[in-house]
Amino acid sequence: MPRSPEIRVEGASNAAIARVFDEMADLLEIEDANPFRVRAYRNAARLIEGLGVSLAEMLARGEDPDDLPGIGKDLAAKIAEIVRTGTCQAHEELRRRLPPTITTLLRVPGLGPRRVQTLHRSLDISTPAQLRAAAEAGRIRALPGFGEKTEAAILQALGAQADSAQRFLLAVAAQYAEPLRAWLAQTPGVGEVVIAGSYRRAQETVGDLDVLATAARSEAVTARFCAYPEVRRVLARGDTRSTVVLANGLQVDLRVVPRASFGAALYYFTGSKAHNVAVRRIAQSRGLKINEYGVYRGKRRIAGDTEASVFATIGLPYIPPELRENRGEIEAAQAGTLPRLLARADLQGDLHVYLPREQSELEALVRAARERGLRYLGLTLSARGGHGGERRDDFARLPRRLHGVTLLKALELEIAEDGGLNAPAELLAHCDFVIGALASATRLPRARQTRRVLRALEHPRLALLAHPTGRRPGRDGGFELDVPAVIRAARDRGCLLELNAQPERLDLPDVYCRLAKDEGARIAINSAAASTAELDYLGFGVGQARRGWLEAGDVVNTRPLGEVEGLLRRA
Ligand code: DGT
Ligand code: CA
Ligand code: CA
Repeated sequence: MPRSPEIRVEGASNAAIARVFDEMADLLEIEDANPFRVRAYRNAARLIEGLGVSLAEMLARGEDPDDLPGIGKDLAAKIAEIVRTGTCQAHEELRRRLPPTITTLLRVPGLGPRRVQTLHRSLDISTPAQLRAAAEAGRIRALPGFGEKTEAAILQALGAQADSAQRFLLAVAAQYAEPLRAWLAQTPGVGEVVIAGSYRRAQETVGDLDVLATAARSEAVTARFCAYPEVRRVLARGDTRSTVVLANGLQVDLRVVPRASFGAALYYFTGSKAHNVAVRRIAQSRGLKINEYGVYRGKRRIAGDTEASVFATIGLPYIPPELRENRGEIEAAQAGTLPRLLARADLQGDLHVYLPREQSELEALVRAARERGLRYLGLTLSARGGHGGERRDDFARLPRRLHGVTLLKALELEIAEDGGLNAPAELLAHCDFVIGALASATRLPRARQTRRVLRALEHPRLALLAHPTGRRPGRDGGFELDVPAVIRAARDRGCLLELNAQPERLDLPDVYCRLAKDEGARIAINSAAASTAELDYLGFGVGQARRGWLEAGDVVNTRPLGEVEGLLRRA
């Protein structure tokens, strides 16, 4: 196989480059950046759209876009980067800083970046569903620069797209679920309050929330539920069952059951439906009936106060919620081979956390990591798109230890289209290990994409393959890629596979976690945090890992530093 990078001139079209600059201008404007910077990108986008010649071809001929009016050195470098990689680092960074959904608001007729900024800052709106909910609640009209007419126009623009089939990212649902749970737990006379359903199973997206509460009498719980300040509409209000829609469009079901039925109800409403059906079939074969109130033999109730008691009636040990998908967990329970699932407390480090720009931010990040039980961090400098060099000194000067945490220097490189890793030598010399990411040319056909990644895995310094499938929950199926082949190659080459815990990634997906485990490949659960708060994403990564049947032994960052360092060297 030839080792030299192929040179292709298929680069980005002028329109694609203009789109990147336009979006950067939008995002910068939402961030309230210097108006001159915003205008520079905006003007460049207009200029490029109207340009008679292809920038990619210009570059291939060795001409410099710098010579064009209105294009300075900085923009010229970004053009070259976009032509080469399909994106640019500055663009990616902007997208990391703002909620991933916010750009969809810019597509709502009548909303420009300034209005989006106002919506985001004043009402924390970052999705069309939140926007619709706020408009319906009459909260938009009072904002500066809006008014009743604008609010009505927004509703009209959104009205057609009213999609009840919308699903919410688990992390988004969690932002609403936890305060609601706390609110209900304050009801006088309430016992347990648990969120069941797909949320409890840590599914990456949830359709609605299923809240289960115990109380001798349901009235007070139901009343408090319907009076929750975030409730936009009450769809149903019954004795044991109510349904509301929250301001962000998330639907919530409430069931209130007597304390004695808690286990049976929790079991029933945790699902999944496929799992419940399979278990009920076993129960039937034993002459038992399972419903949300208990397990019955004839008229006699024989179990139901705990979930374990339900499982016990059909001779099974407790099966953790994340496994309840009827993907073999019942058979494993019968055979006594259920995994001992990994827990968040098992994680001792995080190998992919972005290196902050300021010393004070670094200190805060490291302290926060320490408070979360982490003993080592892979502080990552991204050299994607030829960047990172300007931070060489920061990187080189990182102390080995800070506040009781060992700092490893991770260099993140873009995997080129030919599978090569282009590493600036001065950064490579300073780093402890290399993370490879596939961030550009993400739409290659399957055979080429697979060849690209397999080739990258041969690079002796590539220690960790970031977000291996490119899949985005609820949005994007990911790269056209032979993932099983990549998993096996990673195992053979001693390269770690990342489970990127960013809620909009959760990549590796659960089924591939399980395949990686079965194939003997090693996984690292990383937050890929770009801020201190994002360290908490690790919990979502652990949820996904549990859905993938992973045990502590399958995940490298449950191990002490010494062992991990050995693995990073691809021994
Ligand atoms: P979601 O909301 O689409 O993310 O998924 P789930 O699993 O939360 O589904 P949901 O909210 O429709 O129902 C919650 C649980 O209630 C479900 O996981 C199992 C139980 N359940 C719902 N409908 C049925 C049913 O027809 N049969 C059985 N056995 N269980 C059901
Ligand atoms: Ca649900
Ligand atoms: Ca439901």
